[in-house]
Amino acid sequence: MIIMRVRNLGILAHVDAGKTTLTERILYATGATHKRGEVHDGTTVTDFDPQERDRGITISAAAVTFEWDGDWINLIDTPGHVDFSDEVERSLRVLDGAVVVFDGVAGVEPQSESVWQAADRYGVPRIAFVNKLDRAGADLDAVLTSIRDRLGVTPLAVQLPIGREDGFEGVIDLVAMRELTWADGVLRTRPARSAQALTARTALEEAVAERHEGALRELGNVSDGTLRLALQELTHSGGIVVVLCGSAYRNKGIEPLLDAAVDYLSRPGPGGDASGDLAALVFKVQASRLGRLTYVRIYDGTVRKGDVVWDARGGRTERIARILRIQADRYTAVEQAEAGDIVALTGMKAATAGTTLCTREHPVLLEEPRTAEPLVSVAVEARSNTDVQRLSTVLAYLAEQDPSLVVRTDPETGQILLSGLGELHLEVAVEKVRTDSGLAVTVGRPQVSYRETIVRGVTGFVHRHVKQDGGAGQFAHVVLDVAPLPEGDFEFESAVTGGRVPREYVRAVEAGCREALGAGPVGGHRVTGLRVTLTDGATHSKDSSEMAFRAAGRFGLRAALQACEMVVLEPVAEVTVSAPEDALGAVLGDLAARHGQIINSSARTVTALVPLAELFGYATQLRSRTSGRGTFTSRAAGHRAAA
Ligand SMILES: Nc1nc2c(ncn2[C@@H]2O[C@H](COP(=O)(O)OP(=O)(O)OP(=O)(O)O)[C@@H](O)[C@H]2O)c(=O)[nH]1
Ligand SMILES: [Mg+2]
Repeated sequence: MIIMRVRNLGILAHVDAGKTTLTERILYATGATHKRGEVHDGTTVTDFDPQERDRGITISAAAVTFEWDGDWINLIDTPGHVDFSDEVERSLRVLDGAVVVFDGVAGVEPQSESVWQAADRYGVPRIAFVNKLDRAGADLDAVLTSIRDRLGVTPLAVQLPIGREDGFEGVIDLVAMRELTWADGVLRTRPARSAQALTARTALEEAVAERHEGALRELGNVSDGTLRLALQELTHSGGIVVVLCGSAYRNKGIEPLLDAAVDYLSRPGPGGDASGDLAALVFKVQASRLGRLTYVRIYDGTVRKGDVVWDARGGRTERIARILRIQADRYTAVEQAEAGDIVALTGMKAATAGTTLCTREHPVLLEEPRTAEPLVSVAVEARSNTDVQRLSTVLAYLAEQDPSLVVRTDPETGQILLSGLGELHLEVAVEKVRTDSGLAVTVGRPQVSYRETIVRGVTGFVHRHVKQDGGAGQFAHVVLDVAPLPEGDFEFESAVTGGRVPREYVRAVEAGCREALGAGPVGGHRVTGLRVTLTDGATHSKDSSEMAFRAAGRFGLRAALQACEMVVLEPVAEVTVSAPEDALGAVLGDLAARHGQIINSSARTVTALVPLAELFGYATQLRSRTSGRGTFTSRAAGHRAAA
């Protein structure tokens, strides 16, 4: 059996769980850095952006490289705030494995649940690290329970903590059966012989044997090697997650976590079937002092400095000026990079996230990461008229770096509208425009992005697009059925028989229908959740064309939507508020006033579905309502009919 070593590792979690601190400690433990930076001092390697340093949160995913146990590993520290989840999504697309970090006090939080589901979608194997065991109230067992309950996966703890809270000293490694303690950053180990350790080892062996035949055969006396192999295989087959613990801040538990990442996230299996022809996926574009950097993960073949490569999606060539190994905001030039690696390229002109780079002789298209739909918009205006063009250019470059930002001009007011995933997302983007370009801009009030959908459709809707008054004519008849598609976005199918509408015209009708989705009949919002079926049509021997059928699709669907029963949808968020017991009544009342629908509440926390439009400024208002003692987190929870 060949073991494919993990090369590209990600760190995922809810905001503030300690991802950046953990990354910092990993760099220190592996000798990649010689000082330990802190998030609160603005001195970490991966939070290098000025706004990250000021705000104390990660905004964009940063890559670093280090060596551990003879392997070179690329590690991506991702942001936890929901507004930057597109960065996580694109990182997940290129990872071989991930460490999901949980706060030892808070357990599974909303955004950890979201990234867990996203990792499932991309099939990224993961292990868990329960962090902050030094904090008052930290409780590994409670976190294990919340992993089981909220993530629907069986946690297999391979460590037990030694000491609690402020007295947390280290861990018992239940695989190697050793006690590991850290004092003043120095690791000491000795055999683990306590009754508690032996009992926990037996329980671990039994839990593994229940799911793994090799371990079952040795039950009663499972060797360390068998246990390790079984845990590795189970990590990839799913249903369980290996759990480790520690305190990143206090530098405890880092080395065993790295060992576990290499042991369990490496993939057992047959050798690859690489052809040697280049296949690399662009997952990030970033402005830097070296110009435009294009981050790629190479899946097959080699990239060499000076190569001319083929962008299969765009149907164009790109030239690789330089290849850079990435250490957050520092770069080392290399001559070439091989399959399996993540590097940054300079010289690319138009490749954006989702572009596949390959050779013209062997074109391939790798699966693109998905992009989240923007939920919130603001109008952005240049203070001076002479800056209008420059503002557009700066915003367009920003949107290229962050596909979850969308820039468009309101056709009615001529204003530039910037849309993104939330208030903070837009605030950070505007701040970046100000600092990077020095432009003076004013920003309007945030607005949520509404959508329209179908409640009741129409069948047999006839639309004739005919212009035959001299010159080249246009002739296209279409008959459309429009039906609701509650869980989907848009589907189109043709049920036309007997070749009454040729295939290329059917495609043109579909393209026209897609154009009609841009503005719905109720309020001009984007239309989603519908299936359109072309049931019949007619052509004219001379005057029919793709253009005519495209127009028939566009204007036909627009008219059909007017005949449908429609409803406006608004984005909602799942909000979890924590506050002292005496303040919770006020919090509940306030959520109700914001049209929140309570889904869960306990003595100190409440979870509710709240329209996103009601959440603007909520952070400040919650603080004043609870005298600064309340905190909240939120995650996107889809759309529902607007009140
Ligand atoms: N007590 C304690 N605090 C920790 C630990 N790890 C991190 N912290 C603190 O928790 C806060 C958040 O840490 P970060 O490393 O920025 O968390 P993050 O997950 O990167 O946060 P985002 O990138 O914004 O999602 C900082 O104040 C850290 O010092 C830990 O093990 N123990
Ligand atoms: Mg961070």
